[in-house]
Amino acid sequence: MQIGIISLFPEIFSALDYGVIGRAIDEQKVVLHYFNPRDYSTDKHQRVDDRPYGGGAGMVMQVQPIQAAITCAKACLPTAPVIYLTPQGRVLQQDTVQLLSKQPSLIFLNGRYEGVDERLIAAEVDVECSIGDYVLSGGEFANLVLIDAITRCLPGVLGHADSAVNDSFTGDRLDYPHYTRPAIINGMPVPAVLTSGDHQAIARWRLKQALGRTWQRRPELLSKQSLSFEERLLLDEFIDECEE
Ligand code: 4H7
Repeated sequence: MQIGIISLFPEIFSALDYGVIGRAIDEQKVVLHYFNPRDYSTDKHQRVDDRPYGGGAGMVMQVQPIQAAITCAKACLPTAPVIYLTPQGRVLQQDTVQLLSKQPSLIFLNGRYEGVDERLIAAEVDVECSIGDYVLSGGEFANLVLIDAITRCLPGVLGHADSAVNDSFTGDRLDYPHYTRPAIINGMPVPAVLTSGDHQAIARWRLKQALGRTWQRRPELLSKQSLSFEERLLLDEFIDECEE
């Protein structure tokens, strides 16, 4: 996948150079192209912001440098949709992340100051996305989150061990609890089933924990109709054990 990044602070994206995402970049499964609006400013001091019409605190990103940067990004990635990270955007869920990961190319616009001039959004932006209902100082950290989530979905990025299929949180269910050695920590033993060697019992226990924890912590994720007969049975067992 080819990703164009329009940002005043491209250095922030070096945070992607680690772990599984870092390897995907090394192997060119994802290729990042940077376009810094400051490099495109025709202002003699390379300014990229200006005072808001109507007054008030804060500055607004100017259209000219961003539009020039987007034009360059589009010349490099002609079919890529332009995505603007903003608290006003549609809140991202895993299904949208999966859809985005199927695109051959994407262009991300990262806002600073109070954001970009609304007319630039009208002219150049295809989708406005938010990563959740909280406020950040710039779009870059939201963009990092989104690039990480998208890259994990690309074929060959995750090994068998933590394959995306195996990923416990696919958007509709929480993960089961994990344990490693030693067998006893602070007087707390590992659940006996996990050391039993009975792989079927372990799979059932994990499914039951995943369903039970989702029921306890995120009940809105559980639509009981879509549970299989076995899943329904395991969740009922979990609920019964809670009430004891
Ligand atoms: C565009 C417009 C995304 C981008 C305004 C970006 C949260 C998210 C930003 C702003 C973001 C998200 C400018 C609004 C600074 C807040 C203090 C960058 N915040 N900002 N203001 N939830 N901030 O995805």
